[in-house]
Amino acid sequence: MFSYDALAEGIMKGDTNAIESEVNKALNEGVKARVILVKGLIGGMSVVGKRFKAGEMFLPEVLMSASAMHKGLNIVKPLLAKSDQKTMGKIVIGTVEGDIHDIGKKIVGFLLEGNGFEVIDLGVDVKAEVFSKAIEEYEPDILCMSALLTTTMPNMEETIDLLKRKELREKAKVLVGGAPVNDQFAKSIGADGYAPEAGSAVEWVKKAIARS
Ligand code: B1M
Repeated sequence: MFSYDALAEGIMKGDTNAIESEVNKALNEGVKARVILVKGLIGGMSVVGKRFKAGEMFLPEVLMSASAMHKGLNIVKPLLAKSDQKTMGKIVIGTVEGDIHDIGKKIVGFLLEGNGFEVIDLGVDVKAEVFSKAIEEYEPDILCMSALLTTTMPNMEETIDLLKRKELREKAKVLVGGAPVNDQFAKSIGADGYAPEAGSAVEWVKKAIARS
């Protein structure tokens, strides 16, 4: 039988086979993809974060956990994205320059897709110039930026400043997020909003689009 403990253990050990088997078991037992994602996969990854911080896990092990996480994400993604709604709006998303953390950003993107939004994911280590070109090319309703490092958070402000200089700032609303980001920081850099986790990012985007 599927268990959340086994799923979390698979993430911690970076055991991709165990993740594949546990996620499939959960799906066969009727557990919803979103519940597997939030309770199982994100739950396991948060334990990895705590252990890494406490010096109980090291970078190579964290990398293995990240691969196992991606394995799980790839299985649940098509199920999260099963939405028959028409596109609710267009989103450009990316992790800012200098930052290669992509798990949280992907989850935000997947949940947005699952809620009927068209998502253009620019990937990681995205320069301000690339975000700004994407605004011109795709004309999204919302620009979503993620940062996981205190050292890369300023690149969100750099992007917003570039958008202002290119007179593109009013073309899309800007939402920022990621573990070190908070509401106060978002306001200070001139972003339109901040979301602490993926679910609230989706709610913020829905409200922002409804208002515009
Ligand atoms: Co890195 N890392 N890492 N790491 N890593 C952190 C972020 C860190 C907090 C660990 C620690 O020391 N405690 C620390 C940052 C410290 C700081 O700046 N304050 C850190 C460091 C220092 C580093 C390196 C510098 C380590 C080194 O090389 N010495 C290095 C930097 C590389 C770089 O980016 N240039 C590095 C590397 C890596 C790996 C490559 C090994 C790997 C990333 C693999 C990958 O993403 N493909 C990794 C990982 C996995 C982590 C931790 C352990 C876990 C991150 C994660 O995936 N969490 C992390 C510790 C932690 O966060 N506690 C850590 C799970 C994910 C679901 O959560 O990403 O927070 P999260 O996303 C959430 C919310 O934040 C939010 O929604 C998501 C889902 O609910 N969210 C948004 C995210 N983006 C959003 C955008 C939104 C809205 C919400 O709107 C647009």
